[in-house]
Amino acid sequence: MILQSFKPLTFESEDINLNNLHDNDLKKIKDGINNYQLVLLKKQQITMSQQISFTKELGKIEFVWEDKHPDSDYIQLLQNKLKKYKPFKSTSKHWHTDRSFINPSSKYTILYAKQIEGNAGGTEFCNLHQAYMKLSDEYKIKLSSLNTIHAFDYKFPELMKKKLFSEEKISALKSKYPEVARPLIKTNSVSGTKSIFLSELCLKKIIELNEDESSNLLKYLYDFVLNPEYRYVQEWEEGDILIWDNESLMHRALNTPLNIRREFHRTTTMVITN
Ligand SMILES: O=C(O)CCC(=O)C(=O)O
Ligand SMILES: [Fe+2]
Repeated sequence: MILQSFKPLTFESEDINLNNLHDNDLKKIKDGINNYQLVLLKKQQITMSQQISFTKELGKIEFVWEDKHPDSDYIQLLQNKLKKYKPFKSTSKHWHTDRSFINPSSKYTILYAKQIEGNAGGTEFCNLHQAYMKLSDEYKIKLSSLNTIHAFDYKFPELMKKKLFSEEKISALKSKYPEVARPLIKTNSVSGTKSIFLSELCLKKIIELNEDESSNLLKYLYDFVLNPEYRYVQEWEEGDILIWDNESLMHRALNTPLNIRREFHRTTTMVITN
């Protein structure tokens, strides 16, 4: 199979309009996520309840754990103008997959650029599935015997401390979110494809290796997956809806300018395994 360079499967609003979604459209979106890991819908204009219904069509919707929209427990509000400083934002600047430190982790993230004035910055993606496919057979086998620890208690506490979160709050979150073990090579719960499941924000170590071996192998793997061939930058335009598969991609927020309005609505579904 020849892998194309990484970019989202894109639908214009004439092709798919979430205000008037046909059964076949949903199939196109689901097939698109399975085959491309990233689907972009252009020039959409939807209400919060439409976003929630659409998310429920894709899977089991998650409750928001931070920056909740005042009118919904399912919608996360990402905004940056004339708002009080958003302390958690800095965590998104590190390569991550959503909620990998919690079980179940997030499956699909649906991010809707509801309002943008000016250049809203970008979100960068790295295709961990395409990178896996380029490993040698020998390496695929070797890596598939390894497991990893994903933890809140890795980068989060240090980043939160910088933003003046109290020790009490941080230690409460540490107890709330104990470490979770995950295979290094993840089998996608829907498509069955495999990915090198990494996260600079949450992946603390490889269980079977000593500290040096673990950090050396992780360094090698980050260099390997962060090859430009597997990367894509989403330059946001108002009305964009991006749907990504956290089991196959990692992502990070690029420099989001603080002086322009950028209001995004975000929903997620959870990974369901049998
Ligand atoms: O703000 C961004 O560009 C991305 C934030 C993020 O990591 C997310 O929505 O999961
Ligand atoms: Fe994220």
